Amino acid sequence: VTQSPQSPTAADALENSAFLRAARGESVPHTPVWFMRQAGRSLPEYRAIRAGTTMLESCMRPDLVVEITLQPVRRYGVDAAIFFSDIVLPLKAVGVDLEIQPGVGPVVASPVRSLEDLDPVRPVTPADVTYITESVQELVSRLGGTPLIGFAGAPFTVASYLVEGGPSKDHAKTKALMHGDPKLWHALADRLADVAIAYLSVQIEAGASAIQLFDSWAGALSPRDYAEFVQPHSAKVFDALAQYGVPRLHFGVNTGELLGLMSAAGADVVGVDWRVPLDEAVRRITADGTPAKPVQGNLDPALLFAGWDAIEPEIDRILAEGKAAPGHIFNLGHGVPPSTDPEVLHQVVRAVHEKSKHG
Ligand code: 1CP
Repeated sequence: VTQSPQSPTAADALENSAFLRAARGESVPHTPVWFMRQAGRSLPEYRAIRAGTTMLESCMRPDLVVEITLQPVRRYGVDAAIFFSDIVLPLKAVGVDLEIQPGVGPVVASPVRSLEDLDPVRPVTPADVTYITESVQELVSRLGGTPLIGFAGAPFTVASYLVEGGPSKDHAKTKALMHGDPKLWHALADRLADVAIAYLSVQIEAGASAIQLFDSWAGALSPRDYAEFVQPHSAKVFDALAQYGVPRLHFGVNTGELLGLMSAAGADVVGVDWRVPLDEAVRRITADGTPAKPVQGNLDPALLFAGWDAIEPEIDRILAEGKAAPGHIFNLGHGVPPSTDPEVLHQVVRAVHEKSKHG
């Protein structure tokens, strides 16, 4: 369905979409569902269109960004699209020397070790990323009543790539810098907050209906370290975006001990991985006396390989536990694994919609 962004029908449908209603804690016709990393290698049509183009080149080509973003919407009938890009794209766009290596992830040529290394790390201006504005505008027009989620990496998770030089399991260098040179750490994280604010603002101003701040690796930190070294910088991002009035989602893996702190950073919707049941997540978010807020999650991606007889009762359980929150957006507890059978994801979407109807 192609409608102009100005069309009153599309604007109404968007405003009343199950995703945005759930994100605002309003009643919904069915529980909305989308999948983190729903675009990508699990889809044959993605592998075909990406052939011969690097990941970062693809992110800078509106024709590819639009098509790849739409592929999972078309195939699965998910309730939201997520913009096809990467958390390191805004750094690449201002000239930071990095690449995304196939099968590895982001690799940074000169890891951050000193204050001078921060010089190239600056926020994008709209002129740096005209292809982002163009892609978002085209998507909003093509998506009609389906919301587009913009996203960025949170300061800690992006800092981890800049300090480690690439993917890391223990984030040891990042923690060493944080504790060993707190002045440099806070300068880096503050700079990355500005990077996220600028990148998200471009996406929202071009028409994104919601944003998700990915702090994927924050779960590596103790609550004490998170509160001191990370929360103020993520809070800066959320505060700066409040003016736009779009729902702000926040997610990290293994963040069971951090859910209250991540919520308090300023999230409107708290993403939960599979380790903490959603009703328990609500208890943790409200433990400091703040009112409950919508949650997103949290099917274990590993179960996508377990067969329908194992998946279906998990969907029932998650939908039941999600009722503890004023809004529930169904998702996986992390991204779609590349070897996932797309038919299983389609089945999950149909089941979530069917089972949650009228209630
Ligand atoms: O060639 C390829 O297909 C490379 C694989 C790939 C893809 C499809 C990468 C490299 N990034 C992406 C796109 C992407 N990245 C999206 C849009 C797709 C969608 O969701 O439908 C999003 C939201 C991201 C965000 C992202 N990139 C995160 C946060 C989300 C998460 O999964 O936790 C992180 C941590 C990254 C870094 C990154 N980029 C790529 C990889 C393989 C990684 C992870 C590397 C690691 O394990 O550290």
